[in-house]
Amino acid sequence: MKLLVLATLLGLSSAQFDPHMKDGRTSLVHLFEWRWADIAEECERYLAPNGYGGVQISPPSEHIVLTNPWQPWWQRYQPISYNLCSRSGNENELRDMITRCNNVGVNIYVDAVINHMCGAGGGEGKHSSCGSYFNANTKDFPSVPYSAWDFNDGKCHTGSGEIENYNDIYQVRDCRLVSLLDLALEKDYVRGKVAEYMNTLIDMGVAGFRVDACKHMWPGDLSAVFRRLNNLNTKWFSSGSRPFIVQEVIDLGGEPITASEYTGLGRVTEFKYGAKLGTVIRKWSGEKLSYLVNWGEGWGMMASGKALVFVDNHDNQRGHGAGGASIVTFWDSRLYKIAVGLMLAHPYGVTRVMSSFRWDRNIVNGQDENDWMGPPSYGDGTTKPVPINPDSTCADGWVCEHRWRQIRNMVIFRNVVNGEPLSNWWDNGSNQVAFGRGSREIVVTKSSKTKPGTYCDVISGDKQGSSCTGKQVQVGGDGYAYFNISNSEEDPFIAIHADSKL
Ligand code: AAO
Repeated sequence: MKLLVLATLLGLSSAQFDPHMKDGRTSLVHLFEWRWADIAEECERYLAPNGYGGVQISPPSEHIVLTNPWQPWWQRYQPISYNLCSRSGNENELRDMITRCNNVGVNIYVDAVINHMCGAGGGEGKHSSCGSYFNANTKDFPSVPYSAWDFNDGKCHTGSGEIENYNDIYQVRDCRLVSLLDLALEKDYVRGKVAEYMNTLIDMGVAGFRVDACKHMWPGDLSAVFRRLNNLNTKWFSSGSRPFIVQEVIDLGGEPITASEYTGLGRVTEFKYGAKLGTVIRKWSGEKLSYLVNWGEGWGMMASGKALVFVDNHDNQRGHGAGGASIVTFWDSRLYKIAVGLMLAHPYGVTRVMSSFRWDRNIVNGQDENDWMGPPSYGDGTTKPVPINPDSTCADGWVCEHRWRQIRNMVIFRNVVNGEPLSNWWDNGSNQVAFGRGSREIVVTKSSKTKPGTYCDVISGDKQGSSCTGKQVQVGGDGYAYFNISNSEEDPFIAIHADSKL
C-alpha cells in the first residue's frame, strides 16, 4: 500500500506539466523557422546569458517541399517521414544544437506533427526535404513506412473526407484537417512509429514537445503515445523526468471539444489568453487594463498549472488558426511590448515568447495575401542565417522580438519573481494599473509599494554595474514610488525588481 502511494507521488512530481527549466528560468522562446546552426549559436551567445529557459523549434521531421506557393512556411506541417532533415538543417546539426543548448542550460522543445502526413494533393515522388520518395495518392510513405492501412479515411463519414463541421467531434478527430492525410493513431503500429520518433528526440536530449493539432486526435490515443515516451536523458535531466508536453488545442469556447479533455495529459495552449489580452490592450469592446485584476482563471481560462500562454503564435500572427483581429504582433510594436511585458510580469501559466520573421504583408479585404511566405531565404529556398547587428538586433528580415530590450528584461524579471504571487494590485478604474509580485517588488505603470531605494527601470534601459541607462525610480521610506508615465511615450510602463536596485 505504502509503495503504491509513493509511486503515485513520484509520477506526479515528475509529470509532463513541468518544463524542467534550469537555474530558475521560466520562459521559452519560439525561434520560428530558425536554422539549427543559428539556434545553437543563439543559445550560447544570447539565450543562456539572458535567462531564457528553452526554445521551441520548428518541426525537425522530413517534410514536403512545395513550389506553388514557393516554399511556404507551412510545408513543415506536412511530414513525409520521421527522418531528421528539414529546412532548418540535418540530423548532425540538430544533434549539435540540442547538445550545445543543453550544455548552457537552455532546453529544446520540439514541434511534433503526428496527426497527419502531407496533403492529399501532395502528389507522387515530388520533393521532400531529405529526398525520400512518397506517394500521397496511394498514401504510401515508405521511409516510415506507412501505407494506406495506417490512415483514417475509412472512419470519416463526411462527403468530402474533410472536417466540415467543428461541432461534430467524430469529424474533427477522424476526418482530414485541411486535406492533410489523417493518421490512424488508434493503431498500435502507428502509435509505435510516432513514439519511436519522439523517443529518438528524447534520447538526443530534448526536454519535451509542442504537439501539433491535438484537437484532431482522440485524448485516449494521445495518452497511449505519451505513455510510451522515455524519460528524459539523464545527461542533462534528473532521473525519472517525464518529457514536457504542450498540446495545441484551440479552445475559444463554442465548440464541443474543449481544452479540458486534454489537460490531464499535459499542458495545453491557452488561446483565450492572447485573444482577450489583445482586446484589452487595444481597448476594444470597452475593455480596460483595470479589468485584468482577476486575469487568468478569473477570465475563464484553464488552471494556471495547465496552461502555456503567448501573446501571438506563428499561425495567428498571420491570420491562420484562431484568435482573430485582436491578436497583437510585432507589426504593432508599441502595443506588443505592453502585451508581452504584462504577460511576463503576471504569474499565470508557462510563458512563450514569439520570435518571428518579416514577410511582405499584404492585407486585402481583411485577408493577408502573403500569409504563406516562408522565412528569409535565398533563391533556391535555402533559409538564410540570422545575422546580428552591432546594436544586438537581428538583420535580414529576422525580427527577433526576444532580443527587444523590453521583452528580454521582462524575461529576466519573471525569473527574479518566480514563485511569488501577485500582490498590491492598484488601478485607477481605467487604463492605469500597477502590481507587485510577492515581496520581490515590481511596478507596471504608475505607483506601487516596494522596498526603499533607487531602482533602474528595466523597460527604458538597463542596469549596468551601478548605473542605469534608463529612468531611475526612487522608492521612499514609506515603500511608495511616485513617477509619471506619459501615454505618448514609446513604452508607457516601467518595471523594477530586486536585481535592478542600484
Ligand atoms: C496548407 C494549405 C491548405 C491545404 C493544406 C494541405 O493552407 O489550403 O489544404 O496545406 O495541402 C499549417 C497552415 C495550414 C497549412 C498546413 C499544412 O496553417 O494553412 O495548410 O500547415 O501545410 C485548426 C487546427 C489547428 C491548426 C490550425 C491552423 O485545429 O490545429 O487549424 N494549427 C496547427 C499548426 C498550423 C498547421 C497545422 C496545425 C497543421 O499550428 O501551423 O497548419 O499541421 C477554428 C477551430 C480551430 C481551427 C481553426 C482554423 O477556429 O476552432 O481548431 O484550427 O478554426 O481552421 C473563431 C473561433 C475559432 C475558430 C476561428 C476560425 O475565432 O472562435 O475557434 O474562428 O474559424
